[in-house]
Amino acid sequence: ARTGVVIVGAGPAGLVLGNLLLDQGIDCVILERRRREAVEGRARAGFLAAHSVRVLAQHGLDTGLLARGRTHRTCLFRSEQGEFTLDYGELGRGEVHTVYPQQELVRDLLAEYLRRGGELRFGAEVEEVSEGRVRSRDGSEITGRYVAGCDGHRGVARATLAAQGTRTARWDHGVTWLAVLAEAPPSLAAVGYALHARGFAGHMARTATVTRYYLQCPRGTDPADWSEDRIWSELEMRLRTAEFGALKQGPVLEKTVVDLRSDVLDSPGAGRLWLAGDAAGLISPSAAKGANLAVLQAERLAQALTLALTRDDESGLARYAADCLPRVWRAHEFSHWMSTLLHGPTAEDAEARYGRALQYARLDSLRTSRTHQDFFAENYTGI
Ligand code: RFL
Repeated sequence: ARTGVVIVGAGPAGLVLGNLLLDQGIDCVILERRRREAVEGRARAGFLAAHSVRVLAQHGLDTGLLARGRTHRTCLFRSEQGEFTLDYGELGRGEVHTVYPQQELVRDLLAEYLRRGGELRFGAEVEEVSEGRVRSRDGSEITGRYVAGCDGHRGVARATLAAQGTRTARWDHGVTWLAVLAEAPPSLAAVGYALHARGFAGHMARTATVTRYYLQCPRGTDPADWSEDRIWSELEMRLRTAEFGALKQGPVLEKTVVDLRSDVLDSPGAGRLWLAGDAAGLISPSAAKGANLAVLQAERLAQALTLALTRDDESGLARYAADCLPRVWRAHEFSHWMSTLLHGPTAEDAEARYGRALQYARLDSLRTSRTHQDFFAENYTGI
């Protein structure tokens, strides 16, 4: 018998989609190329928007999040002009973030999917998708009425659509981050963004004992060149701890290099293949939107696929792009704005001086204008 939906990829997008489809009694199979421990151990995102939390709650997927997630409502900016804090929970729509590490969310979603009777095959690397037929590396094949490509931005699903002529809009922010995960308690009560002549530095809480830090670094940087000492001294300098107090240091658990790039597929699917999450578009991590867009798209795709499979009505699928793209583009616009706020040009010529002056004018506007702060808060927490 043909499966209702074959889902490729067990990241946030694939697992939310799988759970929502099971809720509607639709049979699905998830194929994931990696082993379970690898999927459950990959630390990436941490900031969930209010919309994501609502979706998870509506479908009974928020038990871990309620027990261990923490509410975050403030962020602060540091620069040579000092420090200011925005209590964004009191601004804009009054929405807040829930900080909950992505790997814990993935673990919860996975356990719930299996508990609800879902089928998931680990170590199943998909090589080809065509007309509902999905072929894995070991030669096995499975056919679904629909295939959901939730296999991330380097996946087979997007390559398949691209080969069929779907175009991509793409932007390279020209910036690279060293993303550091430290076994150290957060040093600030808020998310911290530091603008510095040496480059941006960021501080984001993850749990009571783990903190994520970001350091802007040159493109092509080898993480091996960043010793723990170098990481901490650079963070101390850029976060201006001589002025504002030392960081709580601890062993570095992980350091990876992320080039800030964004892209959006013109159309996230056609026929029997539909995409959600990073597969449908990659967003630079500057405003922490990626996992949240994945949840949004999985929710919308689940609705459209349910209509198609239970009522033989493909109008939801026809509307899927129009349903998601305006919100996806709003997230990209804000993320791009955030990137221009956090990263100034580093050269010393007249153009670079102009660019840096604009960066500080932007920061000053955010510090002093209530209207700008409301706009920031609405977009920072919104999806
Ligand atoms: P994922 O998480 O990449 O999952 C895709 C899954 O598909 C599997 N796969 C395949 N399986 C079978 N066959 C194949 N051929 C396959 N190819 C791939 C992969 O093994 C994997 O399990 O995509 P998904 O589900 O779309 O989720 C997207 C999010 O993971 C991503 O957008 C976020 O992590 C982005 N992001 C953040 N987003 C937020 O909303 N808030 C944050 O605070 C935040 N911080 C971040 C981030 C991303 C980061 N990096 C590493 C770019 C911080 C960082 C450092």
